[in-house]
Formats: sequence, structure tokens, C-alpha cells
Amino acid sequence: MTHLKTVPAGQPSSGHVARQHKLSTAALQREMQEASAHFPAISLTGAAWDMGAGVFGSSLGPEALGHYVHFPASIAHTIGLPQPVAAHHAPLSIAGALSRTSGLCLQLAHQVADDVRRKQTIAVIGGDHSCAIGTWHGVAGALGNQRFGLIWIDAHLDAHTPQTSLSGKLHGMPLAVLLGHGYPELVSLLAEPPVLDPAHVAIVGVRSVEHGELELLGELGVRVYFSAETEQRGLDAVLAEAHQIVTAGSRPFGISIDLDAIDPQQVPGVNMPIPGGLDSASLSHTLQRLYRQNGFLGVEIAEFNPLNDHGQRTLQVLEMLLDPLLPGHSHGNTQESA
Ligand SMILES: [Mn+2]
Repeated sequence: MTHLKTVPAGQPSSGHVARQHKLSTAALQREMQEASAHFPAISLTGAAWDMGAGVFGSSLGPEALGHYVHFPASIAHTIGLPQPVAAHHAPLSIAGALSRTSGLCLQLAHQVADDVRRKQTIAVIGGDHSCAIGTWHGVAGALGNQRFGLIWIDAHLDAHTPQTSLSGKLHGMPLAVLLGHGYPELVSLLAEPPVLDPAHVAIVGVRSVEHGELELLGELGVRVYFSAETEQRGLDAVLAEAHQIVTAGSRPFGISIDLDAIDPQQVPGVNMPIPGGLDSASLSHTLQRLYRQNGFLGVEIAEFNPLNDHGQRTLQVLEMLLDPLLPGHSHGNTQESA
């Protein structure tokens, strides 16, 4: 942490700079305000930890993205410890991982809440997927009584509780926590639980399921789109329907992406690769449309593990998924046809 560096999303600054001498300060301010009404500023935050995955590597994710030569933005804040020295430590006990993760998630939640209160679009870069507990607690803390919906794009359900999880790993639990089930110190992290209303959550891309978590989501009535349905109906149609579910009643919404939702041949740099999966270009294309919808709060992209990447393939996809949100975006020129 932290130098504050935010930029207006989708809005190159060079035009403003070139015309600065021709405009009065008041006129310039007015123009900047109008621009930011269309392109809210984006705040990039790194969540640099991996004890929730139980394997070293994801803590290096935010730094790897920040140094990636094709990534045109910088990460304003990083929560956590990206030091490679952690590689030499023995894996933490479950209690140790819980204590470290809840502390880091709380820091992240405060950062995200500040950004949302300043009307910035958030982008959180993991780190293992336990960061979702911090990200969406932060959003809930800032929004107060205003409820929001969440699209969860993942190969897994991430809805285990300590009672159902065989591994005890926290990155298999964040969705259950946000729905009010799991370790009390995570469930009640910052905002009043439950952070999410199950009727306004949709999970997309699922192809690896364990019994206990599916049972919990079934009891709660969360809509799960398995990969077979996505293949049959198309990702566009499924995500459009998911968007309707999570925003019903004009709720604002966010998106949490686990990179393992995507075909591991395209994104080898993850912690838990599952064969099959979404096509990264199709996902990027559909996300561009979702990013432009009313009430879009921001996106989180988790489970990037640079140590498993090959030829920067995963970095390339990560950049592509974020690019439409960044100033002067290079790939985001596809015109919206809907
Ligand atoms: Mn996940």
C-alpha cells in the first residue's frame, strides 16, 4: 500500500491534456465531470494472498499483472504479502489460514468500501478466491441498505462450509460465506450478513461439484448454470439471463470471476484447472456488454497463479478481461449491437 492512482475508465486522458490550454478551469472541470458520468473512474486493487488455496503462487498474481508489459494500467493498492519468501514457509494450519485470511479480507473490504463510496468502479485482482469475502463485504458496507446482485463465474461452486469441505481450504467457501454460512469471523466480516440474497446470485460455468455445497445452494435456491447448459444455450444467452436474475428490481450488480471457469488450455496459470470450460474470447466479448450495464459496480478476477502460467497465456487473458474497463482500451472497440 498505497499511492492513490485512479483513472477514468475507457477515457484516454491525452485529449484533455491537449486542449487544456484552450479551456478555462471551470470548463475543463465541467468536461471532466461529464466524461466521468459516462466512464466512472476505475480503482484497481490487488489481493495478494494464497493461504486460502493452500498452495503458493496466487499471492504473486497482482504484481505479475502490474509488471506485465501489455497491461496499460497500474494497480493502485495491494493488500497482502507478495514476497516470494512465503514460498519457503510450511503451509499454514486451517486456524492459521483463517486468521490471516480474515485479517486481509477485512483490509480489502475497507479499501473497496472507500472506492465504492467515491463512486469508483472496482476491479480486484487475486489472489485466491477467498478475496471475494473482502471484496463483496466492502461493497455491501458502502451500499448500506441498498442490496446488490452478484454473477459468480467459476468452474466450482465455492459454497462449502467447514462442515462439508474435505480439504478445509477457504477458497472453496467464499460464496457460502457471503450467503451467511461458514466461519462467523468471515460471515460477519464488515457488513451485516448475509451480504448476498440467494435470489440475486447466479453461478455460471460450473463443471466440478461436490455434494454438500450443491445441497446448500439448492436449499437456498441459488441459480446454477452448469457448463452443459452454457454449451447448449451459448454463453451470451446464459449471462444475459444471469444478469436479469441478479439485477431484478433494478439492483446494482457485480461480477466475480474465477479464472478456472475458462478452458485451462487458454489459462494454465490457475490453482485448480478443470478440463473443458469457457472460451476466453467469448467471455471477454460478453463481459464488455455487462460492464456497460446500468448499476455495474465492478469485477473481481481471482485464482491467477503466475507460477503455473505458460508463455504468459494467462496474463494475456487477464488483461483482455480487464481491458474494456481501462483508459484508452485497445481491444474494447466492438460496438454494442444489443
Ligand atoms: Mn472460485
